[in-house]
Amino acid sequence: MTSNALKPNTLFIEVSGSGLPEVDGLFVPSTAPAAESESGTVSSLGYWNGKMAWDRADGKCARSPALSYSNSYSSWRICRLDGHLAYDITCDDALPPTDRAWHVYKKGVAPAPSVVVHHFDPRKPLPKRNVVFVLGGPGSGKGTMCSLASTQLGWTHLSTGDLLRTEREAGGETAATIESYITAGELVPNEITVTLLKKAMDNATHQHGKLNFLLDGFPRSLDNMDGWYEVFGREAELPKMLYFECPFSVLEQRILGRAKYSGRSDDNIESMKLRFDTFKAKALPTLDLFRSQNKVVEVDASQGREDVYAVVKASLAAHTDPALAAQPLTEKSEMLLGLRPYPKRS
Ligand code: UP5
Ligand code: MG
Repeated sequence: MTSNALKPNTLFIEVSGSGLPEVDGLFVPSTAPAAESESGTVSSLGYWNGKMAWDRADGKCARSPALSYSNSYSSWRICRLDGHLAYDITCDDALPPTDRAWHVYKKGVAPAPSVVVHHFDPRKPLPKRNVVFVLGGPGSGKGTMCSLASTQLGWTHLSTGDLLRTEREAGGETAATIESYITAGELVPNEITVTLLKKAMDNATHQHGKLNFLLDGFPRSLDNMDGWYEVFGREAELPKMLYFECPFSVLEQRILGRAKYSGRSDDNIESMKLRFDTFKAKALPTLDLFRSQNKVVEVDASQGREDVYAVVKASLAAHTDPALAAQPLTEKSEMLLGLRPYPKRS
């Protein structure tokens, strides 16, 4: 592939928190004309030294591109408004690193900035996202099927239960509240759950370009649904819901099977019963609401995994990339489907 045939440069870079306010800001795909750099590399529009390059969105930088890669110094570099180099990072990464501290150059000021890559212009409203809610009793296979759709079909799997557990482990100010609700098998307050969900969705869209979402274990109550409307708006069309129907005796067996390795504080008979009661009392009314709007795909989740997955795959087909849908099963998918054993734990 020649440099002129490279994919169009469509990423946006946000630089913030530097000790130098004139460096903070949004950087957009560079419009600098094709040129030859000091290392002799001829670059096409939007590229410099064979890697993507960006200008300041406010156009105020004396240098274009203002964020680019130097072959001579093997480093990414960010300029101040006057065009002088302020921050750099020595590496060969294809994009400006977002996970390491940048070096403060002599015309810069500490602390080094944080750098975020956006797939969509953060100044514009986000593109339309496809959201599917996945509901079902504890152990009905929501996590398994959503992992399959993520590994195999490229959908982004967000489990509100997992988001809550991660937040609890991070030990922030809501950690103790989350723990008390989860162990009691009750629902964590809306403002915690929906805020985590929104943050995770926006992050996946802006930073990873994801538009297809499976929300595993949400909404678990009409109250959750109110939280959803408050954050995402009442006008938006109600998402589709996959409902995993499964008798209690099967759920119980699966949860107790999983308890041997899951390490979850709620994978025991007592919590399991409380979770099931909460599910019937709180989640089933949301199911009725979605049924009344013809938004539910009923899935018999007591069937074998391959049969359940076939239904899930078909119901996501309209928004799944056909190339991904056609690819053979990955090893991880085979494990999730029970067709291949998981590697032994050491
Ligand atoms: N398995 C899966 N599918 C199978 C099949 N077809 N045939 C045979 N076996 C199958 O599956 C469970 C087990 O069954 C696994 O071993 C699997 O291999 C096997 P899994 O995919 O893990 O089921 P899942 O439905 O995800 O069960 P989970 O226990 O995660 O469901 P819960 O809804 O109870 O748990 P969640 O993590 O969503 O929530 C936990 C708690 O967080 C809640 O009780 C609540 O306190 C809190 N919470 C909120 O407050 N608000 C929220 O919005 C979300 C959670
Ligand atoms: Mg789960």
